[in-house]
Amino acid sequence: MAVTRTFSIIKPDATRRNLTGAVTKMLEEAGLRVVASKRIQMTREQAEGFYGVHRERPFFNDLVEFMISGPVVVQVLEGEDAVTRNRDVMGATNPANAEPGTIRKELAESIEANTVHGSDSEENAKIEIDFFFKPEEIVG
Ligand code: RTP
Ligand code: MG
Repeated sequence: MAVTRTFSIIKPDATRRNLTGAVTKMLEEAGLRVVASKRIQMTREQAEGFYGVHRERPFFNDLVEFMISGPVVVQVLEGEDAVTRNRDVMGATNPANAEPGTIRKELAESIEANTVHGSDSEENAKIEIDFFFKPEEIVG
């Protein structure tokens, strides 16, 4: 399996509870390497752009409000089959349905305040990495 990259966000519920280290530890223990990381306050425009595919979904406005409710940590993760590996350690979108040992089962508060985002395909990973990072900010 090839070494690839994915994009991750540690969401505001996690930064609020001082869990950025706990989340990163779980990502690293899953075999992912943090090759770029920065703590940012997302603007409304950034959040709406980032979640543009969900614009017509009923939860879109709440999701945008949540994502700008506090700082987030955006990261590029590298590892073998990084997209799938990250989705596996994140667990199901709704923490009630997530497997024990996953980030969302162990740490998430609700389907909205679910602690992490992770790209759902390599194609989207590239788009999402480019949305937040310049090439020189990523050091593999
Ligand atoms: P993510 O994109 O954040 O990694 O999560 P995901 O693929 O598991 O979930 P997705 O369907 O892409 O939804 C994006 C985010 O929207 C929020 N959401 N809220 N209230 C709801 O019914 C609802 N459904 C989704 C979650 O924060 C989810 O992570
Ligand atoms: Mg998604």
